Amino acid sequence: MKIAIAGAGAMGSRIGLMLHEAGNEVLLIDRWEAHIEAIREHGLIADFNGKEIVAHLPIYSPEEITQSGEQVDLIIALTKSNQLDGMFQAIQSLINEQTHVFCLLNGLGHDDTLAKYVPKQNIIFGITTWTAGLSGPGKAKLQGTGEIEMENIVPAGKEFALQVLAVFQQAGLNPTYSTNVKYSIWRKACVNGTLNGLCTILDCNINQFGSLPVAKNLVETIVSEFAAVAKQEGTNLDQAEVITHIESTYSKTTQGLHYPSMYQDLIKSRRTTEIDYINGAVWRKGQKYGIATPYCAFLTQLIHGKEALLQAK
Ligand code: NAD
Ligand code: AOT
Repeated sequence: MKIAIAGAGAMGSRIGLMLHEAGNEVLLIDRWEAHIEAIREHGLIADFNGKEIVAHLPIYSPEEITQSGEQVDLIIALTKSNQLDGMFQAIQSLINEQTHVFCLLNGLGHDDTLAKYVPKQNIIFGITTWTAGLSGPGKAKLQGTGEIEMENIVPAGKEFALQVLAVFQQAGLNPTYSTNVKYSIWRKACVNGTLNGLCTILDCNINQFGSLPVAKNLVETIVSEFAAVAKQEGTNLDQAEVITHIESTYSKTTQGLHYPSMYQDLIKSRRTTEIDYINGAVWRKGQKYGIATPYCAFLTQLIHGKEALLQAK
């Protein structure tokens, strides 16, 4: 399968590299000049669970891919949430009736963004427990293991989604076909809606957060706000199961030592965060449905306050 990775940062590098290693034709799209130069000169260099792998992948800026006349079967979207619309605006000439898009971003509301550029039968959504980091331009740090849940968003998209599933399976990305990806997206949003903002404000990793006496009450309250809003949108979250799932990440043998991506963005790299697509989205939707979401509102504003203090860009 010929695959473009739209947003070849940390996660785009992981997914792109693993698909390439499995024999697929993969090209990267990114706008970060130092990253583009490094990959062109040395290849994408990955520390893959302690072993160095170098993947010589073609990388284009959105302008270059547009001019190249390249066509692909699948575009995997892996920008940050607030960059998705800009990316698809920039690469829209790459999209025709045959082009499928697989969205693996964290957060809520990306279906509305993609529907502006891609026919619904060509859209696949997923969530992932894989993680990734960049140690510099062209250098990925890929530790641990993970899984992916995925599903086409309308029934007509199932046949192609199953082909993508097979390609991901062959690449060792541990995909499963979900029968309710909307549920999976809300469930993952609860993980990010608790751990990402709170670890960032409290300046700690997931294990340290989980060991706090206040953790349980904070998680229960935030999950209850997500559940109330999700219910209005037709998804009935099993709150007890979601809370157990979040608590299962606290152990040092699961994700406990991980600093959530929001922490890495804001505290480490002084970048603005995805908060408006996680707790901020629940706050906005709550206002629309007349549901109070004070913890989500408070956390969203705390993160925006921290972004301003740190002059995040
Ligand atoms: P990242 O910032 O490392 O990568 C995004 C890339 O997209 C950057 O390299 C950026 O230059 C590029 N980009 C953005 N807009 C662009 C545009 N208009 N044109 C060209 N390039 C553009 O982000 P990431 O950590 O890989 O995260 C991607 C998504 O995956 C996020 O939604 C994140 O929450 C989610 N996620 C990340 C992890 C993780 O461990 N990093 C784990 C699970 C999910
Ligand atoms: C995470 N982390 O999704 C993933 O950092 O944004 C992130 C993220 C799976 C389980 C626990 C945390």
